[in-house]
Formats: sequence, C-alpha cells, structure tokens
Amino acid sequence: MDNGPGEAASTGGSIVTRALITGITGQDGSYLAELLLSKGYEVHGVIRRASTFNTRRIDHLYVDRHERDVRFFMHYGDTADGTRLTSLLAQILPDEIYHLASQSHVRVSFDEPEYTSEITGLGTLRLLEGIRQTGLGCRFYQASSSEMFGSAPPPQNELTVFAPRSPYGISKLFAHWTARNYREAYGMYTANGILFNHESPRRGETFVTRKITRAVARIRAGLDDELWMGNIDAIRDWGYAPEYVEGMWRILQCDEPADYVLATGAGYSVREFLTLAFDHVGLDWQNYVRFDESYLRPTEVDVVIGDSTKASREIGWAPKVHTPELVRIMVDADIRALAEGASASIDRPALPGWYPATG
Ligand code: NAP
Ligand code: G4F
Repeated sequence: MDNGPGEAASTGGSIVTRALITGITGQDGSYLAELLLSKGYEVHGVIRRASTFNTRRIDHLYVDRHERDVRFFMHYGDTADGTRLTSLLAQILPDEIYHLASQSHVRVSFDEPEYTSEITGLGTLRLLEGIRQTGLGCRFYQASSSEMFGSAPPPQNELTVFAPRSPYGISKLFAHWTARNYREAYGMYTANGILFNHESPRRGETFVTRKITRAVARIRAGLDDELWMGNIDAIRDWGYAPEYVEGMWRILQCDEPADYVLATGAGYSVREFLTLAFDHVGLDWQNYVRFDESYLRPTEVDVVIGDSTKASREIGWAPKVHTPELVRIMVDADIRALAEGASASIDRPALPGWYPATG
C-alpha cells in the first residue's frame, strides 16, 4: 500500500496525511510539527522518556487526546530501540516520516563517538529496516548534514565528494548512504536533505549562534560580563530554521525521491557572527569574548558554504532570511525572553559547572 501525499489514510470520512516525526522535541521537529499541522496533517511525534520534561518546544501544540478532532500525538521511543520503532510504524502507519532524531552536537560526538554512531548512524538503519519489514509504502526523509562535507572545499553541493571530520559527520554519512541504499536496493522512497546550519530562537543553547545571542542579551542586561569561546575563525552558512523545515516538506513532495542541499550560499565566520550580534546592541565583542581551548574540536570543519541551486530549480526552495537578519531575530528573541523571565530557556543547564564543556 502506498499512501503517498494526497492519497493518505482516511479518518472519520476525511482524508488526512499522517506524518511521523522523530526528534520532534528538537529545534527542527518543533517547527516542522507546526508546519504540518497548519497543512492539515495528522502529526505523530517520537519523544524520549526523560526524568525531566523535554517537550518545552512543543508544549504549545499539545491537545488533550480526549478532545475532538485531535491531530497531534506523542509516542515514547528511542532510535536505540529498533523493536519499538518497528511497532510504532505498524501502529501509526505513517504516509511520511521525517527522521530528525540525532545526537546532533559535533563537539559532543568526539566525547561520545560510540553513542553518536549508535543513535545518529544506526538509528536510521533501524527505522529503514522497520519500514522494509512492515512493508510500509511511506516516504522517508533523512536529516543529512553539511558536516558530511568536512574538509571538501566550498561551495559544496549534491555532487561534492564527502570528507567528514567528526564522529557526528561520519555517522550522518552512514545514515545518508543507508537511505540511498534502501532507495536503490528495495525501491523505497527515501530522500536526504543535506542541510547547512540553520538556527532560530529555539536553537539549543550550546550551539555557537544561540550561545552568542543568549550571552549578548545577558551581557546587555548586566547579568554576565564575559563569553568563553573556541575557534572563532570557522566559517558557516547560517540560515533560518523555519525556512529549512519547509524545504524538508518540499523534498518529500517530489514524485521521485532525491537528495537536496539546502543552504543560503553565503559564509560568515564565528567572529563575524559575534560582531553582528554585539553591534546589534551597541557593544564591542572584543571587550567580552575570551578564548577557552576546551571548546576546540580535535578536527575542525573550517568552512562550509552551500550551493542549493538544485533545490531552487527542482523544488522551488530559496531562503529569504540571511545571516545578518538571522542574528537580529535571535538577539531580539533572547532579549525578550530575558525580559519575560524565560532566560533559563530550553537547554540551559541549571548548574552549568556540572556539565562537560561542550558548547
Ligand atoms: P536538536 O535540536 O538537537 O534535536 C534533536 C532531536 O533528536 C531532539 O528531539 C532529541 O530529543 C532527539 N533525540 C536525540 N537522541 C535521541 C534518541 N536516542 N532517540 C530519540 N530521539 C532522540 O537538532 P535540530 O537542530 O532540530 O536538528 C534536527 C536534525 O537535523 C538532527 O538530526 C540534526 O543532526 C540534523 N541537522 C541539523 C542541522 C542544524 O543546523 N540544525 C543541520 C543539518 C542537520 P531530546 O529533546 O529528548 O534531546
Ligand atoms: O554551532 P556549532 O556547534 O555547529 P556545527 O558544529 O557546525 O554543527 C551544527 O551544524 C551542522 C550542520 O553542518 C549540524 F549537522 C549539526 O547537527 C549542528 O547543528 O559550531 C559551529 C562552529 C564550529 O566551527 C565550532 O568550532 O562554531 C565553532 N565554535 C567556536 N566556539 C563553537 C564555539 N561552537 C560551539 N558549539 N561553542 C563554542 O564555544
């Protein structure tokens, strides 16, 4: 049975496309859930059981399941647990799967290479094998990453030879090739979105952009007076996450599965990001930023700048928000959050000193 988009399952007489999102509690998962709900989808999310709440980014979407016309459902699951993933597939019968769950922090992947391979690499294999074994005719999106390009010179596109430089990048490459192999070997609809860095006010606070914008808000408010950073010469292609999840959806609407790069096409160094962020509030970053070598990576990806010509041509995707505007959006959001007393936001450890230096 192939319940592709537009021919989806029927519930209560109406036609509803049913999506399954792994990693729904993350930055991208939360924006994607909003997007799909706004398009009339029934959305099922996989969340990890945790001893603390991890649903903060999606709490606003929650609807009591006893209400009428509920279209948002959560299920416990973990990419380490193939049996559970397979039973969820058989229970939910999704038309589209967006596989976003991952140990997504590059620096952490050097500390936990085995765990990262298990979750980020093998997790994809478990899900694809579950789809194959249950015989589902669904469409599958794999969250591939520009980190797979590693040391390959920019601009990078779908034809660039991969040269990953971290356990995370290597794990993503395993997942990427596994998705392609299942497409070729079994005729399954699997598509890879090779996404360059994309950020937002919902970005985890140990990624460099959010770390900076949150620090700017706190320094401006007089709550902090220094910011410890690693390699600020690295160059990234930073876009705006809500636009990238729209790209994910477009990728799965193609008649034939394919792989696409999504990027803005412009590179900025971390140093330039710092300048833009501090300038936005009238401060000089050089008065606050200090160097801490514990934030360096054993091998660094020096520069990634994407070429998303194929996505523009074939799926009509083009980013509108570029890095300077992104910086303003994020700084303003962190200033607002601080003023509203929500500065402890999503990923801030209660006791930073207890945590390994990861971001
Ligand atoms: P994120 O904010 O770190 O979210 C990761 C999600 O994966 C969270 O929902 C997390 O759950 C979940 N997760 C982690 N380990 C899991 C496990 N063992 N089982 C089930 N779920 C697990 O990442 P993001 O920025 O939204 O990125 C989404 C995906 O795109 C990731 O695969 C990432 O590697 C990839 N990607 C991101 C970018 C980017 O710039 N953002 C670029 C390219 C690719 P908890 O909330 O419980 O931790
Ligand atoms: O924000 P980052 O940690 O992101 P990174 O390593 O590019 O990875 C992110 O983007 C990937 C897309 O290519 C995703 F696949 C991945 O899941 C993740 O979302 O670091 C960006 C750059 C690096 O070069 C890092 O060395 O910033 C540099 N940096 C300098 N000081 C720092 C810091 N990064 C962090 N996290 N913290 C610092 O203090």
